[in-house]
Amino acid sequence: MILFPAFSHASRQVTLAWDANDSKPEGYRVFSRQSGEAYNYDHPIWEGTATTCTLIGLDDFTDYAFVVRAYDGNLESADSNEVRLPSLVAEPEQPEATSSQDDAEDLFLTPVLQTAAFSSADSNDTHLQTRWILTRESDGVCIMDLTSTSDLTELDVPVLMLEDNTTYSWTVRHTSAKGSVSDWSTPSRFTTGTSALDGDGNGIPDEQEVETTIDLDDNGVADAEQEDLRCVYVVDSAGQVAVSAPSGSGVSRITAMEATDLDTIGSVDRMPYDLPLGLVSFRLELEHTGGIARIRIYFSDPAPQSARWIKYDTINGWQDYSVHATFADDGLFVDLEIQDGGFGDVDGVENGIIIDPSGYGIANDSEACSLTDAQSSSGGGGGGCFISNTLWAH
Ligand SMILES: [Ca+2]
Ligand SMILES: [Ca+2]
Ligand SMILES: [Ca+2]
Repeated sequence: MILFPAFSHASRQVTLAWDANDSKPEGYRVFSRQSGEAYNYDHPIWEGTATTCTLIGLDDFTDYAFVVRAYDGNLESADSNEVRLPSLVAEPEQPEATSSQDDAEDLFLTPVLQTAAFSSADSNDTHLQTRWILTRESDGVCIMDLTSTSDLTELDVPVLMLEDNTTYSWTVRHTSAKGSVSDWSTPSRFTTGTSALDGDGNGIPDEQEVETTIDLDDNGVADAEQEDLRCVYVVDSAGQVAVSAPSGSGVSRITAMEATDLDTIGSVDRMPYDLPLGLVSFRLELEHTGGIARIRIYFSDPAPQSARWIKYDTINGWQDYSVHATFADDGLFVDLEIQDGGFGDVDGVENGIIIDPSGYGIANDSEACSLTDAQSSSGGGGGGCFISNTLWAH
């Protein structure tokens, strides 16, 4: 017996048809199951003498399968071939930006972007991930393109992603666990203000700038006066860290650098590493979009043998980046490779800009793994034990 999937989808009903048995039986029975379940042969969903039936009232978002059997008295045939009626796919509702700073002026440089909760006509579907895109309005350059499975309705824009006095627009879309994708939200926009921390506008917070006596790269030129190097005092320490991007590094300009105040990191008390010189963030403009920056970071205090190169940002949390880092034997510098839109670049997009927050860290022997359960308190922060880049893809 051959069962034909003569589906008609109007208001989720299905018409099945099958060829008649050679010797006319007493009748036919149709059985259904949902995906993952077995047939219950005690309960046909249809029984009759016709060789076609129409089943109504089926759920839009359930997978069904059907077989038919002929019967005569107590005798019942084997199953026909099975035909399937796949679930309809519900597109999640278009997300809506709900950030309080929508259309704001003079905005802080690390705003929090927020959207309404995931919503779908399919009540069995759930929110898998959100893609966040932020664009500089003056030239349409995409500044950030992140897809996150943890920052679903709220995203802390990482430090140094945004510049002073610049208008940005941003949009999001939701992807469901069943793989359907919403429309993009209506773009929302805001304008950043002037940073009070960098009065002279050289890209370094004024209180972190170093005197002309500092020469971490030992080239006889004051670091504060070098074009291809930026140097800062780290917060709460007499130490300094410098980023060097000489010609041949793939970098055309270091546009900003700042040391992070570790107290501003929500999960700081559960940091898996000691960070003797804290974390520094920098923004590089590259010679080629999508290129690799080969830079050197100098330290006033040498990194010990056991040091790892550690990154932290609000999207990915703590990451060990040592695979792209080579420490000097004396521990006074580390060579790093970072790819625009690839490894090590927080903005997630090939746009000629690299944003990197990192520092050397020494594992504190305990608790590296106790963070996972508590990290969510940091408001959209990543955190957890060394989540790698697999948390988000782009
Ligand atoms: Ca400054
Ligand atoms: Ca120097
Ligand atoms: Ca980039």
